[in-house]
Amino acid sequence: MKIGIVCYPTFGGSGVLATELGMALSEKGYEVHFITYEQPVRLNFHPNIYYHEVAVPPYPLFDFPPYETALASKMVNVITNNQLDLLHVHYAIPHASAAYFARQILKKDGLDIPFITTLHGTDITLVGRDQTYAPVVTFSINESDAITAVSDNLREETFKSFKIEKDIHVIPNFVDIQRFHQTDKEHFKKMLAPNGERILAHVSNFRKVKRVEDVVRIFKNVRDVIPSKLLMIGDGPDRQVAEDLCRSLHLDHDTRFLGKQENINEIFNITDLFLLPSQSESFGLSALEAMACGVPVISTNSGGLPEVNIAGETGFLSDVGDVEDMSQNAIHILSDDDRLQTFKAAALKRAKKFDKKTIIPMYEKLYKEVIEAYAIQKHQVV
Ligand code: GMT
Repeated sequence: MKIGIVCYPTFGGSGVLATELGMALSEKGYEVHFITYEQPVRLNFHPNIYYHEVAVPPYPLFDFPPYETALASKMVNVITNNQLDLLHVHYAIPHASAAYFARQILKKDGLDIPFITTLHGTDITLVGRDQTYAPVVTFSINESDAITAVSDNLREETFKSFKIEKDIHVIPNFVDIQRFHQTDKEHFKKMLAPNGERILAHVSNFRKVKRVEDVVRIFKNVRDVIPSKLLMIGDGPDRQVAEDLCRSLHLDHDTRFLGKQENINEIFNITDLFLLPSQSESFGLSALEAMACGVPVISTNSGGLPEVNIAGETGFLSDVGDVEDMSQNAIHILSDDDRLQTFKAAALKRAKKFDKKTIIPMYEKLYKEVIEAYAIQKHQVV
């Protein structure tokens, strides 16, 4: 089967998930064509993987370069030249409408193929439901040959916010347990926490929705009672805000801003606790990846997080903004070695339920069903 994957190539969860999916499919013998504006960050070489770059040449008239038009044209080009069987777009805006556009163009030449849209989060909960985009998002989701959402919560939110006329399949995000497994990195841990301090970590794109200031305030409360260090991984608009807050709270000597990191699993292998105090989170892929390395999670109870992080077992969940509660929960886990080990073991056990070996076949099944249904529908129309 030949599949086109369209995603954001950045460190964001939707791009990471799409890239991991494409790589896993290529290992299973599928031919996978990535169509993005940059090489996806986690994309490794594999003989079955192809990368097609979407260029948007500048033109003096374009204050806003028409990326969606360039993307749809690239889709037409790649589908035609490589006889793809299916297009799978991740994050609705603007990928679903570009896919619809490409499919309409191809139909004229009798070359049409189905497309699947995977909804990831803010394409529904924040940006998508804004009236700036809502009509196009609603139309292009409905025109998709199948729709998937990464959690039950996101599925419900989609039905609440848009007039959706077909079913939405929930296919949860996954993790490669083999790659994110626990390995002994004691020497590395000693370099960052030379006196046996606990290590807390946060990974995100430092957008408002991640509430990175809450991360810093939770850390402050923890460090007041337990010697500890904080690793801040990623980059984005609120990074400076977080750095400034660390400085004003005199935490700068115990906090490291590591920027964007590719081998996140190595960092998780020296981490004792993961902090994710998001305003909204449809799933929380970074939390799952931490759990796969045996790291418990302190998170909010927003969106799909309760589907991943189990209260009192793999970590704790608090109301958005309840820094006190999150701090007390963090201290509870970190203050006792045995308790920490119990939470670590439970986090790993829970992550195994989302192993890629279990989840990828769900996508494969959907691909086959969509291609078959599309062929029957086409035959009937002819
Ligand atoms: O929706 C976004 O904010 C972007 C997206 C991304 O590319 O980072 O994140 C979403 O998709 C991830 C992968 O499915 C989920 O794990 C994140 O929870 C989700 N982010 C939000 O809902 C804020």
